[in-house]
Amino acid sequence: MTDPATIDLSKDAAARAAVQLVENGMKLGLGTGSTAKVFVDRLAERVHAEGMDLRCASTSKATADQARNLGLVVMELDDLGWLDLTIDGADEVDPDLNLIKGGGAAHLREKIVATASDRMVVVADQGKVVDCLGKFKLPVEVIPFGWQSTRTHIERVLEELGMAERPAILRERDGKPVLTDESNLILDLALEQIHDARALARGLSSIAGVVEHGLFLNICSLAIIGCPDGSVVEL
Ligand code: ABF
Repeated sequence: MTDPATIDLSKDAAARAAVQLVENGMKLGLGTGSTAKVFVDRLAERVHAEGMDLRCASTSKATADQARNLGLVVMELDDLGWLDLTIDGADEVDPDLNLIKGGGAAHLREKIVATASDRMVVVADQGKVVDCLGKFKLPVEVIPFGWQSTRTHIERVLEELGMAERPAILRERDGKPVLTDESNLILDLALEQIHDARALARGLSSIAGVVEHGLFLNICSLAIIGCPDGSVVEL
């Protein structure tokens, strides 16, 4: 297993490199998760050191609180309009820059913010880079009303795509269902390998009770992968 200290150095390297993409006057989308958190820390340092004028929209309450506590300007997405750049983490990144996101249950807002931006850049450590998406369980946000029927529809879609018998597991914490910022539930799909991500995304999006899935296809334009020695690799 990778040493947690090594992962932290990697996240810091990715975050520092991503901060260099930010320009004065930008409208910026802030992601969620531990790597995005390091990015927000490094961003605040630069903003204060250089007296930069930025306005940010956040993908979660947790990130909004962090950013405001660090003195960054955080506004509602709709008050900012279109964003110049969004920086966010990911759970998996493939060689075509397709992603799985949603391990932190924030992928709905993350997708709304990322797709309201000229550019979305991922910051991650090397453990997130995969040849084929799917080892990380795919999060699907569903409406609580009739969620078990929705799960049946999801299982049918998986069956049609040759992925029968793959469990869709209700995400729980301390014995209670996890609720998203929109008070919805998360089903985690244990798929192992997703060979046709586009077909899967289409199938999931066609189900009434599905709010949003964690496949980010053709959304990310650059992934900055941090390495333990402080260097970064760009995909
Ligand atoms: C968010 O945080 C999520 O979409 C993704 O699940 C997660 C990555 O977190 P971390 O950087 O902590 O691995 O971006």
